[in-house]
Amino acid sequence: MSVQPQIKYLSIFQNFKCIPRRIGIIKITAVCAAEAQWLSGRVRTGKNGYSYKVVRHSGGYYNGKRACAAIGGQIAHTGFADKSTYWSVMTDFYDVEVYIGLTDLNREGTFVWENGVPASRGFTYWGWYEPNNYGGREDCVTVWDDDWNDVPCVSNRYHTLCERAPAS
Ligand code: MFU
Ligand code: CA
Repeated sequence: MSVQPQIKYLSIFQNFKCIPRRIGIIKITAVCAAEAQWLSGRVRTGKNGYSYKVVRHSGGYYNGKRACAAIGGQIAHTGFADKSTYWSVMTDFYDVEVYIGLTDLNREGTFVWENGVPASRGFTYWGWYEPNNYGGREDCVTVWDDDWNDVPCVSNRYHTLCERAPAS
């Protein structure tokens, strides 16, 4: 199957808030289930139309990315380029420390967003003395309250903030 029809169905489901119905293609059911999961629970939409949701999981950053994909999103990054979206969204997730899609896994000390854009090119909100690569093993980033901190990528302490682009 080509990619195009799936994108079309996805936007249909977004428009109809994914009213479950049989179309006869298994993929469609999966998209519908992901849509329902995204909409359930606490979702916050920023001024730029990107929406945000926390997934709770163990095992660190890579599990977080998988958990975001499983509910039809991706780890938070693109929408955070917009400072006002960042502030409006994060105030609603103050109770949990979450990974975001920012790492220096490729080159120590150079933090790059999931989409390849270096953090130094835009809005950042590092905590006091962060990033510090504490213990020489902190290549991922979490947000708690609103400060950014580099932390280990493998840890059971943190959950993940997922993001979804505006429905087109
Ligand atoms: C700070 C943070 C580290 C870690 C440590 C316990 O370093 O930068 O990421 O959380 O505290 C002193
Ligand atoms: Ca740190």
